[in-house]
Amino acid sequence: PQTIYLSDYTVPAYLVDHVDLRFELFEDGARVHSTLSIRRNPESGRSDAALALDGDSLSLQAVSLDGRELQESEYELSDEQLVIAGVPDAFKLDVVTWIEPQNNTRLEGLYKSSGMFCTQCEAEGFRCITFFPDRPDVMSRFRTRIEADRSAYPVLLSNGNDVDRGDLEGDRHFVTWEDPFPKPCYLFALVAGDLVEKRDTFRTCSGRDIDLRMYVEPRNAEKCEHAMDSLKRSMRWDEEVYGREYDLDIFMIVAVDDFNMGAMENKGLNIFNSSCVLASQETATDAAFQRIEAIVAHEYFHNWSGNRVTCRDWFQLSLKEGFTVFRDSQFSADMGSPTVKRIEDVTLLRTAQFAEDAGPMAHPVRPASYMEISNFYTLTIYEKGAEVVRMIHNLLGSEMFRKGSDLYFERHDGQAVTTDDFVRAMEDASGRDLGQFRLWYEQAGTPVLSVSDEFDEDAGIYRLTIRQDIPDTPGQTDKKPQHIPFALGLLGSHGESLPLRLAPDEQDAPDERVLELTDSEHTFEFHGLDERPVPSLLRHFSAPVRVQYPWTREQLLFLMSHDPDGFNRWDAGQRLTVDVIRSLVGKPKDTPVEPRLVTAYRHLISDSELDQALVAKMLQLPSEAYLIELSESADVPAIHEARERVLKHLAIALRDELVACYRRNGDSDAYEVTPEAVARRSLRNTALAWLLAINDEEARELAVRQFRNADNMTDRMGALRALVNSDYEDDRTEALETFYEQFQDDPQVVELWFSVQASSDRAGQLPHIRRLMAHPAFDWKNPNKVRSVVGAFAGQNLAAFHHSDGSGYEFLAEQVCRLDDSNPQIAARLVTPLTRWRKFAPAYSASMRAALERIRDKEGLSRDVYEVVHKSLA
Ligand code: DPP
Ligand code: ZN
Repeated sequence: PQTIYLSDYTVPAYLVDHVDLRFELFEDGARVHSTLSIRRNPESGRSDAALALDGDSLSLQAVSLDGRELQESEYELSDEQLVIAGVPDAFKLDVVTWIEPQNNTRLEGLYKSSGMFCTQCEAEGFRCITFFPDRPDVMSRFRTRIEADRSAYPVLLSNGNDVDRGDLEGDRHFVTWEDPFPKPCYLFALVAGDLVEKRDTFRTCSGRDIDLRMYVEPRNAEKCEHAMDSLKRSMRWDEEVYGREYDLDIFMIVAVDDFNMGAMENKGLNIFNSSCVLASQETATDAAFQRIEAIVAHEYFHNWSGNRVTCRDWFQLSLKEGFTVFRDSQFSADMGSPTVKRIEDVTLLRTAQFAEDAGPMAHPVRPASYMEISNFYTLTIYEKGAEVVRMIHNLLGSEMFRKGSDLYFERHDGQAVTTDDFVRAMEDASGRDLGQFRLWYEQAGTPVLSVSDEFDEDAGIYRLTIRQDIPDTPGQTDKKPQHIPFALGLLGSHGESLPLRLAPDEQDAPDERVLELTDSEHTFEFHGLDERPVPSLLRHFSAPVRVQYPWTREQLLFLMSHDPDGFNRWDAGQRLTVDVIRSLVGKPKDTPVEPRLVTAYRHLISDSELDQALVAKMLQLPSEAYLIELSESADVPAIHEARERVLKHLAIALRDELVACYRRNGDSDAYEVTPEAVARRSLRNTALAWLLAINDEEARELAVRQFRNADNMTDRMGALRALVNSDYEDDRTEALETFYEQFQDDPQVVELWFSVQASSDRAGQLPHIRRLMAHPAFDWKNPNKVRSVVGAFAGQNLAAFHHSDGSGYEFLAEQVCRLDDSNPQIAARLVTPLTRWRKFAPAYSASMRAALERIRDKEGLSRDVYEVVHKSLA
């Protein structure tokens, strides 16, 4: 496969002003008629360039130019392109293609999912529908007529407004849609199916009434309310916080079972993976409710950050994704608990994005090259990209940031632009120089900040020295220092916040500052201190970096209970627990566990005066994945064992407090998804999980009772998970059977049922994983099912996946090869755990490597998997 470079970018030779599409949908295929109004791009300067249209898996039936049908000798047709030389400056091109959506298992372009037709065009799916310059800087007005059987497909949808509809011969009908906004073809969408419609309205800030419509299969009619409410909250929030009003008259959401991504922001017609939009109290967990709210918001926010202002090319993907993730995380923080939201975001970033940034697929937020763009929908583009925008926000302050975003939207409305244009708008609005800051977009790798300090008792000066190092990543060495906002505070021995005086005579010094690091080393002096302070470093995680500082356990315990920054309180607890667990890895079973850890957790569990949402988070032990990420040469079974030891030690020591915590956070009133209610359920389910880990009989009864009586999925699942992860095999089996029987008709719940087993070190051993894959509810063609079994096993059941006999790796290689032919995008994602092979102890890494080689040697490997495997082995 070819590598594509950012440095090779040239403007399109031809523009398409208007696209007129007509789809004839049938059971054995679809005929797509496309009429393109094309003209030479005056900016391209290549007046002799041939017209080259992208096409993939298309069967060309006819092509005419200005009404004259072209002979085969007049164009060149390859597997990837249709090329016509000697075209006029402006012309109409009519192309007829035949495609087979019913056989499309890649789920790119037009395909069928549970009997309905739907599309996914980002990034390069439109070329699987018809020939087109499939690049985001070609923006066109679309008009789309859909024709299909009336009874099988009563609902026919596309972008924009429905302008015409009527009957056709043979019980067929049509609907025509027109989208007044020019858009790149990746935002095109079409849906045809037998769907029920849920309606609502939203009055915008300027008083326009927007028709809100959700389309779902009839069995899901009762699972739309939460998404609809989330949509209305998002629309209001975007008006209030960013001044962005919705532009079309209709906004539609469709739920689809077979979907590679989480959701897609097609103009006016968002298409969602069912698992990211459908919810009811009985079938969705709190985590799902929160995820749905965030994703609905994310896709909605794209209407401005992505659709009105889009990307010039796919190297700029983070322009829309980083900014939009930042927007959706601000929204979620406003809707719930900001500290908890920050903890969740940072947990994901530090566990998974840092691992990506330290691995063979590491790439900058704005990559310089790729083979397959689908492989670049990564945590770096999304999550690190959002952190980069967050840093700009922190450097500029809310007010200037808003001015910058206003300028960005105003200046670039209707354009396809670059991350540099975004930064420039922020600079122009604020007057700040973000020259050095731009390195965040260009340099890959997580900066490491090494912090050291000294206290000059006589002078009352505390000196903090911060050094930054940016590790080498594939293709990048000797990196320049970056511009890093570093928030900190200093605490006195009674936990009081001390003023941060940067000069001896500074008056009214603040007790929190954001230091700006620009050189590879800085020393900061804080004056007027009577005693050595305890530093609270990188508050709110003000930059996506690793901080190294020789914390004592004493200091961490102190910060855990005194830091006024909730995020750093949580972080101190994590660091302490990580330190304790790591000190036990590979040690004899009778090595004592730090007694102060028990005291600290007792305090968390028992003191109901503390912010319970924060406590619920603090009680989550650092994950195995995070512990692995922090290791140099990970021995996963040993890490697993050490972590289990600490968990059981805490559970035994705090047994009575856990039972009390369970009871105190017991049945509440009506189910609500507020931070308080979510925290209550999280606390009682954590208590249950810990108690079952030590085979507590009373807890077993509580779990069985909770499993039977729960009126919501969070509690039912909490009890089921605790039982599945316990030694009570009979209860586990019975609960799993009952659960399946009750929910077998609900695909989203069946996915939970699969993943609770596949991710469990007790239930999810390899033979059982194979049994799950032979289960009638498992379906290779459905990405969610593959993710909930294969993905959960390799990504969450780490002790089983990293079995010392290498069977987990071989298994994964086998599944990747199997999936590669039918759905390369998902196959490439599944490879991820193997790409980290260099992180593991030699015996493990050798067999991981062998598994990668096995995939490499598969015949006819897709470009998607090829890129990941070859880069991993390089
Ligand atoms: N649908 C994906 C997202 O919203 C890709 N744009 O992030
Ligand atoms: Zn997005």
